[in-house]
Amino acid sequence: MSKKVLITGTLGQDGANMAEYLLETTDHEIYGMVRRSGSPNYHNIEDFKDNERFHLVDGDLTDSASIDNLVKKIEPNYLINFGANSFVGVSWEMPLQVFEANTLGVIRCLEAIKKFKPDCRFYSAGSSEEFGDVDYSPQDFKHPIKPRSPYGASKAAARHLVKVYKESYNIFAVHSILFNHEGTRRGEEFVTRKITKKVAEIHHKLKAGEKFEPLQLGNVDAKRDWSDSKDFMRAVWMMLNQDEPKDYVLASGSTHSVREFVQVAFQNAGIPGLWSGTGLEAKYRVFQENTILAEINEKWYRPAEVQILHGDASEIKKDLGWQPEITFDKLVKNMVDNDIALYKE
Ligand code: GDR
Repeated sequence: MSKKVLITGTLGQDGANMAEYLLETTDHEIYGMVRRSGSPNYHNIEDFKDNERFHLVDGDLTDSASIDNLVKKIEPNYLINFGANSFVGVSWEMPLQVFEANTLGVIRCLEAIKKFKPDCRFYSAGSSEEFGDVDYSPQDFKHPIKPRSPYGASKAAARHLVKVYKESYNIFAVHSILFNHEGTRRGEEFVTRKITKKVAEIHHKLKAGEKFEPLQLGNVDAKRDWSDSKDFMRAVWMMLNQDEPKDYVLASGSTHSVREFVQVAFQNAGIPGLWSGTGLEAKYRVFQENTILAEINEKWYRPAEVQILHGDASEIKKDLGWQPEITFDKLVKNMVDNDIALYKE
């Protein structure tokens, strides 16, 4: 039977991937919430925004009335919350706004469900940033909560709230821990897309014999567990359709440094290179040439850094049979190919 799914953060990578996945694999009606401040960018939903089962609706996680109204009017069977201020780096500059959207936003969703549609299933996107300065690797769901950024703290608080509402009001609510997940719809402020966009530009400029500015990065020794967002969307849907709500970790199980990501990305664009130096002196040059492709700019360092994230997703594999399909190499290749094709002067 066709159901109704309300998704927040529809214009972001995960919201768009989730909406597309559900349009392709179910006959459900999908309501994509959009915050209509400024001029929203519809690029991520171009491929499916005219589908007759897809409806854009106005709402804002920082406005309780708008969430209440949507839940009252739509009466969704599922509310999938991907709306957030998701950039760790800016969370030191606007910690209150981050809590408004990421933490109070979750309370607003849960309150609306409690008041107007108590059988609506709720998904909250947690983050490996909740683990912060990690005690052990790989991290599983039992890892202590030790955030290193206002962003990580906002997601950790949301995790506790989901548990409280689940236990107090018997709401079907899950908060899973998502390790880094990327793809062709990734925002340009995140390191992977920043790299692949610049690689595409350098690829075109080298071919045309034009000059270019090197890619500028912060801490290239940070290690992350990168997956493809599309693999995670399948898992989120599995979690929402379990018999009982249980939280899981989603991760690829392997970890790579930013340096390595840079190397694989340039290789995929046919530009072999080599890293030299450490800290602020680190440079990435064209192999056996002096041309600098990437260098360090202090501006991109964070006040506190999570040095390594490495997730253990064995529990969801065992319980729900989830398996990621897109490897790290394939992810980087897809992103580089996409940005090379999209590149415009
Ligand atoms: P992250 O993602 O903070 O892990 O959070 P991001 O891509 O921003 O950073 C990854 C690592 O790269 C280092 N880095 C840089 N990062 C950015 N953005 N720009 C740079 O120039 C740069 N140079 C080095 C960072 O210091 C960091 O170590 C992502 C987000 O999607 C969160 O919302 C999500 O919860 C977590 O992943 C899991």
